[in-house]
Amino acid sequence: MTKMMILMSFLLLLLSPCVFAQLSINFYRVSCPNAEQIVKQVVREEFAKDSSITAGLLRMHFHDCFVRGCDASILINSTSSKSSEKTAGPNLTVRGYEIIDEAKRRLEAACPSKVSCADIITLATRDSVALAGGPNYVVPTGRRDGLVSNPNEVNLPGPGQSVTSAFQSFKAKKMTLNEMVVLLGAHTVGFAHCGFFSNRLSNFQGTGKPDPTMDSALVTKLTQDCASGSNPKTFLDQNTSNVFDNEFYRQIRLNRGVLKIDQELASDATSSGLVSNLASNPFQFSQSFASAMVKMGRIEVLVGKAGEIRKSCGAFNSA
Ligand code: HEM
Ligand SMILES: *[C@@H]1O[C@H](CO)[C@@H](O)[C@H](O)[C@H]1NC(C)=O
Ligand SMILES: *[C@@H]1O[C@H](CO)[C@@H](O)[C@H](O)[C@H]1NC(C)=O
Ligand SMILES: CC(=O)N[C@H]1CO[C@H](CO)[C@@H](O)[C@@H]1O
Repeated sequence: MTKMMILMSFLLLLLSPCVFAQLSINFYRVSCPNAEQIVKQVVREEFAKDSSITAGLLRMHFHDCFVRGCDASILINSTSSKSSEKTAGPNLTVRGYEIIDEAKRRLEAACPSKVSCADIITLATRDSVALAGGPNYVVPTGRRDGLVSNPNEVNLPGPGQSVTSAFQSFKAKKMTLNEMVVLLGAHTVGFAHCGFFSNRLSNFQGTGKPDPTMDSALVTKLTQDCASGSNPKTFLDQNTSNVFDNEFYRQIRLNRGVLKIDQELASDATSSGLVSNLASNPFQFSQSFASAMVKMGRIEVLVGKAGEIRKSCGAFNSA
């Protein structure tokens, strides 16, 4: 009898993710024990070919979570009859889709219809951050994939917004101002295309001059970067561009932020104190970034029986 009860509670514990319908650490330990390893292996292989995938995945995760929650709605391809989130303006340059597709292909081979695309984005992002030199954090899983992807719902903050105004978008997702400042530290890796900041380089707000808050050597450098190629871009962190470190905060304190919002973090009264702490304390940045990512990964998630587990991340199962 007691043995039976112990067995029963053990079974309940195993099944608890389904019973309580919430995210949990290692959600796939029974349904797909190697899930996290499989994702990690794909990310390792891709990172070895191109270490800038960390930036692509981080931005994908952010855009996914801020539109309808972390439900992989960003991955849905448009069809001839229906356009998806991918076709909305800010999506434009989101990258890394093929990494998610490859992980999905291997996961479907190992354990069909078990691991959600939303969890693949979350895990792949976590793994790529660690490979780039950032924290290696534990992140709960159990997300389900959404059934809607609508370009009209894409309402992300823009790079020309003030800190206060951008914070409204984060507040709406129950994220704090400090968490926003910490998450923007993701701009320690990756690129910005010139269209997102070229208004700062000349005739800023009709003054006939560059943005006075940008270091003049940087104005010259970015003007050069933006004069070459067909779709010019430059690094968001102009010093340690591919390394996930706290150098971003040091750069903006030197007036070397590329995006206006990044630069404003260093001067706005609500964020400058934290920026100064993060600039001098890499460990604090690492720790705070990990917790803010875990929290972002919980935004409006679908769990239990909601949504579905897509067979292919670019299409709804019903398609
Ligand atoms: C106020 C909030 C934010 C604004 C206005 C913003 C804006 C931008 C813009 C305009 C770009 C350049 C995109 C391009 O030219 O391709 C960019 C890139 C990027 N953003 Fe943000 N961002 C914000 C928050 C975040 C957050 C929360 C994360 C992740 C935690 C993030 C991660 C990235 C990364 C890694 C890149 C580089 C992408 C690449 O190299 O492909 N951003 N962001
Ligand atoms: C670049 O980053 C390194 C490491 O944080 C720092 O020592 C150096 O002063 C930085 N250089 C510039 C030009 O900001
Ligand atoms: C979605 O589109 C991408 C590229 O446009 C393609 O590689 C992928 O196979 C598509 N996925 C589906 C499920 O149609
Ligand atoms: C990958 C993708 O679908 N990109 C689209 C992003 O949005 C722009 C502008 O709406 C489209 O032109 C792109 O095709």
